[in-house]
Amino acid sequence: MDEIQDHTSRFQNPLNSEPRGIQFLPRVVGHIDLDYFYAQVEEVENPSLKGRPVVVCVFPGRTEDSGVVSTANYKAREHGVHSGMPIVQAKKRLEGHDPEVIRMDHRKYEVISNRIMEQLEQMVDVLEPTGIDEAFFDITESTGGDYGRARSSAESVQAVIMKGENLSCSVGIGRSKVVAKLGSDMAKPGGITVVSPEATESFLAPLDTSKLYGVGPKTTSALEDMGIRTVGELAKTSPTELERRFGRKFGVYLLAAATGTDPDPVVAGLEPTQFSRIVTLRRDTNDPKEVTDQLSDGMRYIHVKLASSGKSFKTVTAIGILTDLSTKTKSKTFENAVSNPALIRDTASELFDELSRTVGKEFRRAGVRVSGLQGAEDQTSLSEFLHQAR
Ligand code: DCP
Ligand code: CA
Ligand code: CA
Repeated sequence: MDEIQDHTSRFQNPLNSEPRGIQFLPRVVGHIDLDYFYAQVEEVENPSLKGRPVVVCVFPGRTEDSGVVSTANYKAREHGVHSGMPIVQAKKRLEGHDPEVIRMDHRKYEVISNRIMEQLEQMVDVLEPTGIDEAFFDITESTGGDYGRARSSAESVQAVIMKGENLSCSVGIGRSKVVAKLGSDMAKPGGITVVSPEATESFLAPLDTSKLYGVGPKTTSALEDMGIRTVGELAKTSPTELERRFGRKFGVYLLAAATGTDPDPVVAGLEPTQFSRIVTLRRDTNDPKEVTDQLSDGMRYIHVKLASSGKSFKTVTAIGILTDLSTKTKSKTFENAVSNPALIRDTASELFDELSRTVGKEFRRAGVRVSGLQGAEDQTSLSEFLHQAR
């Protein structure tokens, strides 16, 4: 879906064409980055390291000291240790501070990273992993373009990673990738920066141009030569001047980045393994009909996700979060993958019937998940399915 970059008016059509019955919501883009990732993983594994300088190293050479620092925890950074520094130098800086030097274990970090990405993928509309410890995400649809709800989503993301892996991360929310990335950088460690569309200009203006994604030392000094030091100054520069100096493509990018209007969409990078939606019920209830009624938008959303990705599913799960905040689930798995939306609804309602009879408490929140996803090519037709099921 096209989305507007200038969000002063909520439902403005950017093309000035006839309304097509589509709401143009303010775009909500996020960036998440885990804090001092490798070193934090080591701390979680060995809590006695907390409070001490921790340095994770790559040892490419024969001797221990020939390697470089992969990353360091913040305690070690206080002494000037950073990624890429020779180990010898790091050790010198940490002398007398009881440092722990650990060999990098890439496989271990990768397994954790994969688990986190899979969880994140369930919580956002689109997830685009961009490195072992970071990803862009889009939550325009699920928040309805509301930046207050976007903040809650960012909080949930942090809570889920903390609960699942004991790891802290930083999150930035804004109307473009550049703004979101700046936000997560500035929130480090463990924070959230939400830059609403209205606040974007004043957020960007005072920053050094070097803070912009894609602006390295070479570009920074070229900009300085043109008398441009801040993002605000860059935003006011004429496009022709920038294009003359940096070429058309990069010139256009620089101006867009400086105004928080870089249009690059968040592109899904993972094959989804499941789709789910959870809602908070209007009131606590034990009535399965009431629950499934309130989940009908969520189930429609799941169906749209299935249809647009060409996936069918084998399993439907009803998720109930009870008034004591415990979670109860009940699933049904079909022999063959199916994709009919009515099957999601009927199965969910069957499962909530059973759940409500067995749990003995009221539901506060409820959700539906479809999993066991398969590509369209492995799909059994509905008639085949009905034939087998009856
Ligand atoms: N990394 C590396 N060598 C580098 C930079 C990074 O091996 N020159 C690895 C170790 C990091 C991980 O990649 O833990 C993620 O890199 P980040 O740049 O996100 O840095 P950190 O997560 O370590 O710290 P921060 O809290 O600043 O994000
Ligand atoms: Ca990081
Ligand atoms: Ca990173």
